[in-house]
Amino acid sequence: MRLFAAIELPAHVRKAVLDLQSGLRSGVAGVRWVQPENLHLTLVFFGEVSDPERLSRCIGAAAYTGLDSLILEDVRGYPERRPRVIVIDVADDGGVLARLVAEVKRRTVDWPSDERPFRAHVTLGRVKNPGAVGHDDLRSSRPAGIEWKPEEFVLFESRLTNSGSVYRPIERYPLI
Ligand code: 2AM
Repeated sequence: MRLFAAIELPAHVRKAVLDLQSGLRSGVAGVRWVQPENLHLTLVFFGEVSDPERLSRCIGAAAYTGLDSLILEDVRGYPERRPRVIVIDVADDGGVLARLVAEVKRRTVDWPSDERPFRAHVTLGRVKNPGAVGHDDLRSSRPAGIEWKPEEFVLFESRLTNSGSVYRPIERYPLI
C-alpha cells in the first residue's frame, strides 16, 4: 500500500487555494493541476509499505502537541530553475511543523522516507514539460490572512489510477 501522512485543508483554505489555482490556470499552460479533493499539505511520504497497520500503530503511539496556526504564503515554482511543481508555501516560522515531521519520522524509522529537508507547502500543479513554466508566469498575490489551526493529521493511501491519484484516509491522529 502506498502511504503518506498529510494535513487536510479546511473549506476556507481550500477555497483560497482553488481561487489562486484558477487565477494561475488562465495564464499558465502545460500544467496538470491538482484536483480540489486532492489538495493537502504533505508531512511524510512513505511510498510502498507492506505492513500499513504496524506503521499506523507506530505513528499513533505518540501524542503530537503544540501545533500553531498555519498561514498560506507565496506561490513558487520548484525547483527554482525549470520548475517541475507549482506550490504555495505555508508559514512554519516557529518550526512547529518541521518538529511534527521529525517526530513522525522518529516513530517510523523502520520505513524509509524522504531525506530532504522539510518545507511546508501545498502542491497546486505539476508541470508537464519542465522549462515550460517560468517564474514570471507564477506571479500572483499572496492570499491575505488565510490561516487555520489543524486539529489532526491523516495517514492516506494513494492509488495511482488512469484518471490520476486517488487518496483515501486510513487513520487520523489528533494534534493537541
Ligand atoms: P507534494 O505534496 O510535494 O506534491 C502524495 O503523493 C503526496 O506525497 C504528494 O503530495 C507528494 O508531495 C508526496 N510525495 C513525496 N515524494 C513523493 C514521491 N516520490 N512520489 C509521489 N509523491 C510523493
